[in-house]
Amino acid sequence: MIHDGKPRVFDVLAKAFAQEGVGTCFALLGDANMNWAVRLAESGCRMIYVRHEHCAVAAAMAYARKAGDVGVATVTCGPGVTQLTTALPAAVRARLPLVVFAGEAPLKSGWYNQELDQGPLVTATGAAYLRLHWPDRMPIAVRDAFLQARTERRPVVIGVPFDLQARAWEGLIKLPAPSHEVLPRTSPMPPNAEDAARAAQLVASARHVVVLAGLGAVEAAAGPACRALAAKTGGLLATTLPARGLFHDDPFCIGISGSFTPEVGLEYLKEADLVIAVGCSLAYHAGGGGQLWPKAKMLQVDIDPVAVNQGQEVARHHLRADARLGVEAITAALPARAAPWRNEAMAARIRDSKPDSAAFEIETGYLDPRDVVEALEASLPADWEMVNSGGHCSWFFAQMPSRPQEKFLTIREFGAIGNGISFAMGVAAARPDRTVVLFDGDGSLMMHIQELETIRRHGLRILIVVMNDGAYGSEIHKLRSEGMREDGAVFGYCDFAAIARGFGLSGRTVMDLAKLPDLVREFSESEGAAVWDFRVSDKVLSPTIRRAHPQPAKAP
Ligand SMILES: Cc1ncc(C[n+]2csc(CCOP(=O)(O)OP(=O)(O)O)c2C)c(N)n1
Ligand SMILES: [Mg+2]
Repeated sequence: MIHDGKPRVFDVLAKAFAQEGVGTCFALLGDANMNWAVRLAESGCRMIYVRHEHCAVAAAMAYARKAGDVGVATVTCGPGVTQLTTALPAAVRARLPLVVFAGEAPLKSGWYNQELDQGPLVTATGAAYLRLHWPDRMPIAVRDAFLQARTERRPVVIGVPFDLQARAWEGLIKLPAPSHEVLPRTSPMPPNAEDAARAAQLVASARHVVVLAGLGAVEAAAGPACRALAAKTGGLLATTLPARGLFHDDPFCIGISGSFTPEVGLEYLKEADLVIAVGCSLAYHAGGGGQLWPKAKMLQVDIDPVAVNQGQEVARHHLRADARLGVEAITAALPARAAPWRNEAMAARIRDSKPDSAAFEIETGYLDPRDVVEALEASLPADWEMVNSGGHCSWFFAQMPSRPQEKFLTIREFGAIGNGISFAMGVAAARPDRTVVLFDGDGSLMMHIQELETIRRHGLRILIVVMNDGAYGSEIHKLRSEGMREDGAVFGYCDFAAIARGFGLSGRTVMDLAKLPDLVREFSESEGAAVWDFRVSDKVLSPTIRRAHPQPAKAP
């Protein structure tokens, strides 16, 4: 049918995507998207063909975050779409703009085995679902899907019945101006002068100030302004987990605020009497559910300030403004401070303290995850892109204070494991000239291990570092604390190096951290991807687990 030389609806749909400037698309083909995908590839778009639809959307999420653009993925109808029900809510919560081209079952058939009411499934995740059933309007509808993804910062799934896609296109092909051309141009929002003066008064009256930056501060390039404000208040700096590293070289940055706060940071946060949250939504975990700074008043500087978030009252004082302009206005209106909180002794403590100093008895032959992270911090090149995943091990991996924010990515607002490998692929696609290092747990990596094949086939430059405790660490520590059997969470140490070799990658089992510099050299001189399997003890508990799930005392 498609040999008659006439353009098809899928040709026009692919042109509409190309018109949007789509340079990378993560894809898994089926009847309902393959013709469209072939045409998009022919337009020059780089296609990354993954092995599970979840991974297509998860990779597009990391791509969107790193490229600062809309992430694009494609899946077939029915079972292709049902595979997305973990990735889509994760993208919604992380406010990532995505457009997913999904097929729909044919309209002409009375019965089709892959038929499914896709709209309710997709909208239940918080993503938008657009049915495109009128060919003439499709080019504009595609453009509007990109506009919606950009302005609402969430995934938009486009469903097009594949018999409609195969129809001949009648008439001229006219494409609308792309979304980035018609998007309203907005300048950073300055604060209202009276509000800024009131905020400055509040800051002037506080003694122990912490300036806490979130991803909004990163996006607004408010880092230097935050440092200047913290310096003028004589206070300290901190970031949320996703924004970690924004102040990596500032001696008065206590690191992450939230579940991953290092030991010294916890102490100083307790003393804070004002936290200035900049470009930060004050999600539940950022303040440990309000426990981290029991004495502090909260001032939120944000374009979209809130009183309540994720079930808690988070701030009584607000300055509605672009993060940088708001912070600069406060600093400008602030009188010089006579007695700063910060001093050289604090800087020395922050610099010289271990993130966690607790002692554990561990079996001989196994590594302490904290030593693994310290050794990695010391030996991995500074320009590698880091991806942090989930699970118990992510606490340790987040403690690399010398690494800057622009080299870091984590997306974990939905709390799902299994995404690390996809996020690493998304970062590798967005930064093709860089090496990407993924820090993952054995359980999480195993969940989508098939993507090692995608990584090899596409020649993605990714090093996967597995913190292998032979278990679902989060679960065993919780079960142990409750005195319950742990069988369902313990799997034994599987051989990731052999698995990697089976997929055609290089693989190493690491039992001796002194070998790391050699391993780094070997990897840097080689091509392609590798998996390093660090055998760690399951006896080392992160401070977060110790706080939330105290372990029973040992029998005498
Ligand atoms: C999709 C999904 N399934 C299950 C869980 C529950 N869960 C949270 S952490 C975790 C264990 C992860 O194990 P691993 O990746 O080995 O990291 P570890 O905790 O051992 O460091 C599990 C199963 C989850 N968060 N997401
Ligand atoms: Mg594990």
